[in-house]
Parts: sequence; C-alpha cells; structure tokens
Amino acid sequence: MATVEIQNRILEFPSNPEIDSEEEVGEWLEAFDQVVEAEGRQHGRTLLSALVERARESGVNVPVQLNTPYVNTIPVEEEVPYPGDRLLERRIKSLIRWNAMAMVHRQNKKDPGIGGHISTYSSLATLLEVGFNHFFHARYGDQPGDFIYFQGHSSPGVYARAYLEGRLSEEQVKNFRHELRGAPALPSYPHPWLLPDFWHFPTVSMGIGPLNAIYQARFMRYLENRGIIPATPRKVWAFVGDGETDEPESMGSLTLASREKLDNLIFVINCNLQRLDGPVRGNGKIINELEAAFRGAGWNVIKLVWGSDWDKLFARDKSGILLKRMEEAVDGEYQSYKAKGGEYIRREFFGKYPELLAMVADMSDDELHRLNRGGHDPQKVYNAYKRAVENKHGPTVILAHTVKGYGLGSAEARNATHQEKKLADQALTAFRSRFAIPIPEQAARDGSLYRPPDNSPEITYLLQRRKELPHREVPASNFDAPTLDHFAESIAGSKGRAVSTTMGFVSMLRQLLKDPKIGKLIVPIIPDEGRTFGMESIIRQVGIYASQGQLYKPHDQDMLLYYREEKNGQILEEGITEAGSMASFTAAGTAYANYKVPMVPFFTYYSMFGFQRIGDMVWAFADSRGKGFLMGGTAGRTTLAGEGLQHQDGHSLVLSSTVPTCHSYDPAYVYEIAVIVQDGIRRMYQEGEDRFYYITLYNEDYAMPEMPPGIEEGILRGIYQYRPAAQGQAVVQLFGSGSILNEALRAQEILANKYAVPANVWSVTSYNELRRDALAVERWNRLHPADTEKRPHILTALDGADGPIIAATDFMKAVPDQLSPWLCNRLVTLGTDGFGRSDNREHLRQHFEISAESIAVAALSRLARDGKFDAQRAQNAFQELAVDAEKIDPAIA
Ligand SMILES: Cc1ncc(C[n+]2csc(CCOP(=O)(O)OP(=O)(O)O)c2C)c(N)n1
Ligand SMILES: [Mg+2]
Repeated sequence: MATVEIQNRILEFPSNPEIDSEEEVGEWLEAFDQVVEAEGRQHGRTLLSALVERARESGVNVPVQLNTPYVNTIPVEEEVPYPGDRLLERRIKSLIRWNAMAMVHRQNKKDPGIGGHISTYSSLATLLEVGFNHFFHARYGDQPGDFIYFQGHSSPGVYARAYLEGRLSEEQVKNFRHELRGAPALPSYPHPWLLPDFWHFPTVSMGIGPLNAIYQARFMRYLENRGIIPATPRKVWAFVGDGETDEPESMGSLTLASREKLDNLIFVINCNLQRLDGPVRGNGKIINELEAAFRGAGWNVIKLVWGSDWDKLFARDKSGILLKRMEEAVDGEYQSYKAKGGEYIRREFFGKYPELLAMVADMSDDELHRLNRGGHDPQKVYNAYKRAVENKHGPTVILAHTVKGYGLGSAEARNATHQEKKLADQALTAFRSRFAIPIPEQAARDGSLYRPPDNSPEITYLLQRRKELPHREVPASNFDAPTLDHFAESIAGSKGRAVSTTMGFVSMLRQLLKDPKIGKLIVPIIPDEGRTFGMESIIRQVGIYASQGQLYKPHDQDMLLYYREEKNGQILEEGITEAGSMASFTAAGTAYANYKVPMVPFFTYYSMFGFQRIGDMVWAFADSRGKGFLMGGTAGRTTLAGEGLQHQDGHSLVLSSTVPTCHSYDPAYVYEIAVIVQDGIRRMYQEGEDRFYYITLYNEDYAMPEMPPGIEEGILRGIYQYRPAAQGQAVVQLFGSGSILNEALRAQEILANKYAVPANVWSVTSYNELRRDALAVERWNRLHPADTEKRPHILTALDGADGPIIAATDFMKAVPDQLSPWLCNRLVTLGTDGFGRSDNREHLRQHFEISAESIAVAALSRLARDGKFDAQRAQNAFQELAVDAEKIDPAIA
C-alpha cells in the first residue's frame, strides 16, 4: 500500500488493527517530544505546521482541529515582563473597584430598586485597567484614538476610573442613575444620547456592541482605502460578555472580520462563565466552544485561561495530569471551585488524582483559592494584548477566563451575583480590608466614595499613564449643504414618463455622488438589493468597495453596467444582512463625531426587512446620535405586488414613528423626496441637528409632476394641498400618501364626475411630523393656560377646508390615525391592516379598501352619515363602483 494511502487509512480508521501500529506511532511521538524538549514549543509548532502542509499537498486528508489544550495560548517562556508599576496599578485598580461597588451600593441603599451592577465590572477590572494603562490611545497624531466598546453592565467601573482621573465629578458619581434631579448625574449604561462627551457606543443591548464593532473596524478601512482619513494603528476594542455570545448578532458576522483581514479589531471576551441566571455552559467549556467558533471563522485566537500562580504547578507536572484534570472539569465545576473556596478545590479538583493532590500538598487552602485565572493577572493580560495589537493577519479574540463578582466575598461566582446591588456591612468591611481602602469602618459601611488627593502617587501615576481617555467630541460644522438648485432634475418632473419614486431617488443619488463638494462623503449601502432598486448605474459610477480590489474578471466586463469592485469603491454592498448593513450605516452615520468626517449614508433596503427586523439597532443608532437616510424601498402593502405577506410592508412607518430622532416621510413624488433630502442634509450636517430620516420608496411607475411653487414648507411639515377641487367649494378632503396619492386623485375625479361631489386632494408626506408638531403645541398650551392658545400645523393647514377627511394610505390605519386627536370625528382612515396577498396592485387595493373606488364610496358614505348626501345613493354607489360591501374585513383575512 502506498504511504499516502496508509496515512489516509490511519486517519479515517484510527483503530484499524491492520495498519494501526502502536510502535510506529510511539516512535514518531518520541521523536517529536525530543524536538520540543531540545528546541522549544515554537519549534515543535513550526515542524508540525510544515508536516500538515506537506500532508495536504500530498492529498492526505488532515482532520481540522479547532481546539487547543485548555491552557494559555502564550507559553510562559514567550512572555515579556510587565512594563508598568504593578503595585501602584494594583492600588489604583483597588480604588476603582471600591468606587464602582460603592457607587451602586450607596445608590441602592438610598433608593432601593434603582438598580446597577457590581459583579460584571468586578470580573472585568484587570482586563480594562491593563488596557487603560498601556493600550488605549486618546489620539494618533491629529487623528482620533482607539474605539472601546465596553460591556454595558460594567459602566460603574468605567465611571469610577473617570472619577479618579477627575473627568467626572463627585456630584455626578453620587447621582448615578439619578439624572432627573437638576444636578449633574450619570446614566445607567453607555448612552451617548445622555452623556454625549463621554460615551461613544451604546452597547447595553447585548449583541449590538460586537456586531457594530466589526463593521466599525471595516468602515475604518473603508475610509482609509478611499483616502478620506489617513491610515493609523488605531484599534477597535470590543469587550463582550461570554453570555452575550449567545446572541446571533455577536457571532453572526465573524467571517466578515477575517475575510477583510481586520487587524484593527480586537475582541476581549470576559469568560466569567456566568450570565444572568447561571452558568453560560455549565456542562461544557465556553472558552473552548468560542475558540472553535472563532478559529473556524478565521480569527487569531488567544486563550488566556490561567494566571501566573499556576505556572509553578505546570512546571511540577511531568505527566500532564494537571492538564488532564483541567480538560475534564466543566464550567459548572470551575464556578463551584470559586464559590466554595480552597478546601473544596483541594478535595474536588486536585483530590481526584493522588498525584495531583500531592502536587499541592505544600499549599494552604487559601493559596488554592487564590490560584488566579488568566483574566485577573495583569502580566498575562498584558502579553495577550501585546500579541493582539501586534498581530498583522486579521482580527484577534482574547478569551479571558475570569470570576464573576471577583472580590465580592460571598457574592463571588454565585449564580445570583449578577443581580447583587448591595453588600452586607460585613462584606463591605471585608472588601475594604481586602483591597486596603483607607477609609474608616463606618464610611465603608455607608459605601462612601474614596479619591486620594491629586498629588498622591496613585492619581499622579494614573494621569501620567493616560493624559486623556478616548472621549466623544463633535467638531463644529463647516459643511455647506447643496441647495435645492442642485436637485433641479428631480424637481423638474419626469416629463410624462412613467417612473417610480425609487428610480427618481436613484437618479438623485447619482447626482449627489457627482457633487464636487459632498459627493465623496456619500455612502450608499445596500444589502444585496442593488438590482431590485435599479442601482446598476451607481455600481458602474462609483464602484463597490472591495478591500482587495477585483481579483477576477467579471463575466459582464464587456457590458456598460458591469459588476465593478474596487479598493476605493464607494458603495457598501453588504450581502444579505440587514443587521450588518445597519451596522455600516451606524459606523457611517456617526463618522462625523468618531472620525471627524461628516459621511452621509443612504441605506436602501426592502422596507419590510428594516425596522421590524433590526429595530433594536436603529434604536441604538438614535442613542448614538446617528445621522443619515434610511430608504425603505418596495414600500407599501399593495404597491409591492405579487410578493405576499412576508414581503409586503404596511407597518414600517408605525415602527419608525417610535424612534425619537427619526423623521419619517412617505412621499408620493420625486420632488418631495428632493425637498426632504436637501433639507435633511442641511439640518443634520450644516446645522448639526441630531436627527435622521426614514423615507419610503415605491416601485410603481407613474408620471412625476414638476414641483408646484411654494410648497417646500408643506412637504417638510407633512402636508400640502396638491390638487383643489376643479369646480365648486370642496365638501370633502382626500388625503393621500405615497403611491396611494394617485388613488386619491382618481377618487377626486370619480366623486366630481359621477356624484358631483367636489373634493380637495392633499399630499400628506408625514403624519408623524404633523403629530409631533401637534403634540408639542398641545403641550405648550397645557403648560401655559393663561396665554393665547396656539394651533397645531395640521389645523392651520386645513383652514377653510371643510367636511370629512378621507385619509388613504398603503400603510396601516394607525399611521393617519396619529392625527385623530386633532381631526376628531372628521377623520375616516383607510389603510392596509392585515396580512398581504400575492395578487396584483389593482386587486390588492380592492382587497384592502384603498382603491380610488373605495376612497370614493368612503367619502359618500361619510357624507351620507353627516346628512350631506343621500344615504341610498351612497349605498348604490358601492354597486356602481364595484366595491363589495359584504366582503371579509381584510384586517382579519
Ligand atoms: C438583548 C439583551 N437581552 C437581555 C439583556 C439583559 N441582561 C443584562 S446582563 C445579562 C447577562 C450578561 O451576561 P454576560 O454577557 O455573560 O456578561 P457578564 O455580566 O457575565 O460579564 C442579561 C441577560 C440585555 N441587556 N440585552
Ligand atoms: Mg458572563
């Protein structure tokens, strides 16, 4: 049998007696052991890699091994010494630990139930402190510094450090979670909305931080490759909980990071083995599970399992029994060892094998309990970070083994530790002694804060090590928004040609990309939907961003609109991931603050797969004070025909209305979009307003009219009269939005021609803007009863326009109903409540009762009820206009 074949057989059938020669294997192993002994582990690794490579070349099917032994990736002999003052850093860390704990404790004593977390930070302290003291940069030359995505629940520790640095005042710290008392205070978690010069990234909704961090690192490369910012050694650090990795968002985009070779990205996973309720993987090992997942996804994995205390035990272990025991024990047991102390560890861990027990015979129970885990050992952490920062082959993840509730005495490693908010008096004094906090016993019991004097060695060192932390800063705007003249083509209308608002928008985007001033700042983002929206020409115009350029000849290269990928391409074509696209939108929409470049993102997607799928990320975007345009394509439950209920969106406008800084518009004509986009760019980037836009785009083709004069303000505020009654004083008002405005216009004709009922037609571009205005006015009136009452815009806009209002929309009735409090019983709403169908537009609009005929009969019906039209004639109209009055309610169909 050929050698290759034998090897293959061994791998496939390792227990085949015919070929499984123990002796032969033994010889190979012995030879290998000798090499490692004589030349070191690194040499062993090199040899083995070469052998594997050779085997692959010879066609040997080498099994993939994703897990390494349950020890540190960096062997002790490869470590470099710690560069800092360990003792002083430990003092500082102790003070931060104390203040973090005290901040939460005292607040809960004062205000039970106000909440807060002490055990997440207690596990993370060393991991953060080594970063703060030795790795995180405030800036690189004139460029901003590193980005840190903190675990949201560790915020007390981040605050406590800033307090020692003097960046936060004692008053702020004392008002942790008490922001509404007229004094400087601190919000619970990282919220740029609430503390804009401190926090960059809202991370407390789990999974969003790691996902956004990946796309942030990618966006940094995008800006560099496009020549918008210079390349720097800047890093994105994401601190992630081990329980947090359960979230699909945390793990869903790992391959993007390796594919893009993001060596500017470092994940630190705080493997304290616990989440909120209990162990993360009680029956297994979260570190090994994550190692395999990250390595499989192509990341550089650094396991940081054991602290230096274990090194001497490893040195004593000649047979490998210690590693064997470590491999055997599962996380549930590792948790118990810390929860139950030294005697238990001796009995349950070391006691399993006499040889192992003998190894620790000279150690006290207390020493066994204190055998440190990797994530609590600055020396090990420093070395892991150093490797990560120096790695040039892609992203790195550090899997750091820690203890949840570290140092909290009876709360350490307990299942309930996450919910611990207060410590008993005894635990507080024990904490004070363990970490040597120089305050009187009573002060300890009260959870008093402690900051040494400015000239103390601790504060001096702290400030010396780090002049300034990365903090959020927004430069003054020097952005000149293009005026409406730049949108001339969009305003001129389509000259009778039938086009969709989507097509109109794409042309507008093409023009914006050509703008000499802001063209390069535009970031078009699409999730594999470019062709759906007719964006091929944009792909040709500015190219798709591809960090490696285009390594292949596209098959359509000889065509005008070929698939063009370029290293400095401008489009972010994200593939089928709305979450990933939203993360890019977030990186781009906050670049004005993070990179000091006012990028203007347009994320165009299937509106159905937006807010309802990634709403939490949109919320975080708003918290981040993000700017830009979300363009909801294929909008409308009846306008997107043929696709059925999973595609047809009739509710994204309801969902978008819930986000405070999101301004939602449902335009019917391209000139409306032009006015909204122009003003949006001006307000967000020139005026510096914290807002962003959601604009629906439809795929129905119709002639786009030229913009009538004097309606810009109406478009922006949400309503303008588009076509008054041709003859006579209107007795009914028809509201239409988006593509359904055309149905309202047709209804106007039916009513005039068949029933001699004059009606005005209004384009309602935003019910939500009108509602927000009315709410603000109403609030002012409520608060100022002695002043002259103000009127909401919706009422002044309708001055002189009498009769019932029939509001028809391709969205749910809840959208126009937002105006009910002010339009009272004048309002009749027609919308698309219920599941969609796969039929064509005509049938869908009949089904949902928003067709022109349905609008016309709704008007007659309402006029009849008001005594303004003959009731029987109204009833007959249903038959005349073929509207089935007895069909099933679409809301429940
Ligand atoms: C999306 C989301 N779901 C649930 C929570 C509630 N929550 C807060 S902390 C936590 C447990 C965190 O465990 P882990 O990620 O391991 O972090 P640790 O505190 O252990 O460091 C949970 C479930 C949340 N913040 N976000
Ligand atoms: Mg955890």
